[in-house]
Amino acid sequence: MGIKLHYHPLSTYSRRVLIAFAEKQIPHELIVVDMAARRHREQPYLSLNPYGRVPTLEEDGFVLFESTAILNYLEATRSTPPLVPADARGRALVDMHMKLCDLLLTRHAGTIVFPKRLLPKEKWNRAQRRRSRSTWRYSTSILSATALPPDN
Ligand SMILES: N[C@@H](CCC(=O)N[C@@H](CS)C(=O)NCC(=O)O)C(=O)O
Repeated sequence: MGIKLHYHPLSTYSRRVLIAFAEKQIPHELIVVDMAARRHREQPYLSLNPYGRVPTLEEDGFVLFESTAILNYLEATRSTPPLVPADARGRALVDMHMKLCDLLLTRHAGTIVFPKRLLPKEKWNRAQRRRSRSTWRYSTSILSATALPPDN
């Protein structure tokens, strides 16, 4: 049956998984969830992912959501080429960065990017975008300062 990914092209969480597919050359079928039409918040999608978010992966009846869980699953089931270091410390640093990106960055990325792509300028919340930009700069400076060493 193979892998299916329910996703949206603008979703950064979905893109993480697409990058893993490309790097590992994993054959897959893509199913676009029409988020503009709110299909992610309706049946039948909700019976696949009750949180109503993308991406969701399906393989032979196994259903998985949360992009980092999906990436870990792909790494565990298709280990070549590896996308994370083999040693415990290297892996722990990857986990730390993924967690920090999820907690600190992605919401602000949405605040900055989505209005620009989807809304006319007069509807942008400029104060909110300014706050997000400043949090983004602060967080990325910390993330760069704690970047993985090149041999990892
Ligand atoms: N923690 C989730 C976040 C997924 C997520 O928030 N996806 C966004 C698109 S980038 C979404 O589906 N938003 C729709 C909504 O929350 O209504 C993951 O890592 O997969």
